[in-house]
Amino acid sequence: MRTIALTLVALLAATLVACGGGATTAAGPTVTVELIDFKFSPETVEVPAGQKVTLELRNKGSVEHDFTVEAIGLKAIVKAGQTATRVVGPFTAGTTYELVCTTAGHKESGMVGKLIVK
Ligand SMILES: [Cu+2]
Repeated sequence: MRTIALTLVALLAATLVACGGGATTAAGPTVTVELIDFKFSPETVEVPAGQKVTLELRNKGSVEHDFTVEAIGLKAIVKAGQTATRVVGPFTAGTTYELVCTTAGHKESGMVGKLIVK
């Protein structure tokens, strides 16, 4: 019985990691991005290379947004008025990733950006 419970916990943990794309315990420098209706501010998010980075994602809009970088498996959903944190990296200098909000219609409204590793 105990084995089954532990297996379930492990499966749940794996699922959470797969969905969240990044841990939530802060590490490294913090980079703050605001999610508003309907864009990221700044639209070009710069992160340092070679170390973990904590993304602090503040939804200042009136609807739910997400901060999605498909290339690194990151999708952080942030409800209106809330803040989410995700630890990402380390990244390689000179890399540029596409950033997008996958909520229906938001990308088309201009909610796109770039994540640039300096
Ligand atoms: Cu959005």
